[in-house]
Amino acid sequence: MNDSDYVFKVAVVGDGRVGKTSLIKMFTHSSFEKEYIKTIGAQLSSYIKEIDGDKIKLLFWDIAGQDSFHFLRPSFYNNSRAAIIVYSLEENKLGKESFKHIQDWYEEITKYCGDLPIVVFGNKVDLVHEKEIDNSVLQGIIKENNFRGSYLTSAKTGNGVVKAFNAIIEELYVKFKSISPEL
Ligand code: G3D
Ligand code: MG
Repeated sequence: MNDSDYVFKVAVVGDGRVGKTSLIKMFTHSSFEKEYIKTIGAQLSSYIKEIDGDKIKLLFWDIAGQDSFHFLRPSFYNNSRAAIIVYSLEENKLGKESFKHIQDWYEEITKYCGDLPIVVFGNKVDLVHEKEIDNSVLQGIIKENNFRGSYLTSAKTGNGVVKAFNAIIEELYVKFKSISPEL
């Protein structure tokens, strides 16, 4: 029997080393209930949150990112209700490449999942001066792809992490509560 009123699977994607695993760890505070699913190349972390007396279980699927796992991506994405694309704000190759690849991740998500809410996390904000971030290109991508929003996060300091995750959880809760209010 399911002990939660809602269960939402959230796919967390983005290039390797942008901080996906660190972000999930920071938000869920947990090392327990975590499972590495070797065949798919994904790590699964669960988190329970209560909103208005409803118990919501989040299942964060954290992609390992290796190309060799590409053929198993359908299993990774299957039944996702939302997706988070993470890139790094670092001013180096990883920062530039991971930003450029937002579009590729977006295309992969829509290929396997169709239309679902997607948000973008610009991580490692602790490594840059927030005021110097040029948001214009990102805003263009957000508009073009109909992303639900973008957030600046740091899995190191915790800055912005709770706010960013909660935004997507609340969106899912409102969406599914309106579909099945009797739950
Ligand atoms: P991934 O799961 O996307 O591959 P990880 O990324 O969570 O494994 O993080 C990759 C590296 O970046 C790790 O470094 C981690 O500590 C660091 N990192 C993650 N998030 C942040 C952040 O917000 N700020 C800073 N400064 N570093 C971050 P190590 O050296 O520990 O492997
Ligand atoms: Mg990882």
